[in-house]
Amino acid sequence: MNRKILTFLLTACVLGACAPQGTQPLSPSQTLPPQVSRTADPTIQSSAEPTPTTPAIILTPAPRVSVLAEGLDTPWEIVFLPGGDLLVTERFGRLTRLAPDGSVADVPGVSETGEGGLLGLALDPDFASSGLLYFYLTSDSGGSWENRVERYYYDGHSLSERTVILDGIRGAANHDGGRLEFGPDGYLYITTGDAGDEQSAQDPESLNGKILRIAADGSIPVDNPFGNAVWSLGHRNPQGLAWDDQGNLWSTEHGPSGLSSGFDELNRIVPGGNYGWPVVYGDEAREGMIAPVLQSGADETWAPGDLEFFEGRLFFSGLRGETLYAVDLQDGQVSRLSRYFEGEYGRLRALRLGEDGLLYLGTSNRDGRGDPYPEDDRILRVNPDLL
Ligand SMILES: [Ca+2]
Ligand SMILES: [Ca+2]
Repeated sequence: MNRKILTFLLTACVLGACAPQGTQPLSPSQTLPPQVSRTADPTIQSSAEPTPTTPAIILTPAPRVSVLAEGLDTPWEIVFLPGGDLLVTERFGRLTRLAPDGSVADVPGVSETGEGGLLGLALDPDFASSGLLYFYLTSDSGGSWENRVERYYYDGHSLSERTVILDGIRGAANHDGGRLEFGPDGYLYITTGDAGDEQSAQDPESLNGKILRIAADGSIPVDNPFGNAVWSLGHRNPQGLAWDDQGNLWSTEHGPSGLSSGFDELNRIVPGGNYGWPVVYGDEAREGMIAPVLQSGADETWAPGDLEFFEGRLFFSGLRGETLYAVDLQDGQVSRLSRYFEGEYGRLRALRLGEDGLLYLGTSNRDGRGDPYPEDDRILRVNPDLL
């Protein structure tokens, strides 16, 4: 039990998540607000001896998997608020706070269509003082689909002060990208899909089929490789972003769905890099194009959702793969691919590493392609030390 887990559990108890013990009936209906499960760990027991000034606390290690919340509808991203509550985007257009007194806020202008809707979420690096957060969302823009990055002020319950940070990303029923992450350099990184126009991925003037990098106010960093928001190109539908402990940026990407399956990619992203789509995919090589560090081959489909780095491993969720994958990194190279929970929880998408060292993993069985359990969608807590 490390100090971070101790801190988190104490915080959770202050918020009431530890008590009472026992089972609380949880609604199977997705129309009701999601429930924070009280059947999950954390267990904190006070000493039998009354010690008014220094109570003894006994902590049990987090189990391999526990359910934190259920009754959600297609959670797309998870972030932690200062203090430990979780914010979740649900794709149909709702921002949900997972806390004992959980509140929800509708995000205006969202059109859920196919893979589009309310997707990525990132807190401003100065969120604790600014209260600003960023969404990536799909909207009906006069009869055609558009993806945008929008910023809001969030007071802990409701949203205000809407500001468009970046627009003009073409949307479609499929291939909308949608991940937002602030990098260690303080800039906002954005994954976009080709929206069905494959050639756009090779056009450095198009915002589609790219990984983008902008400042928090939407301005273009002076060291961007093409003088616009484009950071890397030749992507089909990337949806995972994470940095390793060496500062390398990694991204997961969906391979060609026109084939029976396969050719999903894990890429190490360099500025200005061309990752090949639609000219090459899989291990095909072409001068000036960068092959993936790892790809699933023709016979396996990951359909990777989200990506996180933790203690030398890149974890990513699988939608069609219905698996949590882990890639061991050594000197920037892949040494092993491991698979966990194959088929056990259905489609897996949102993934976030908590400060407690646990992985928070969202199912995506209500996204129109799954076979939902009554409790879906759920947020699972996974202890990576027990994988
Ligand atoms: Ca590629
Ligand atoms: Ca994430």
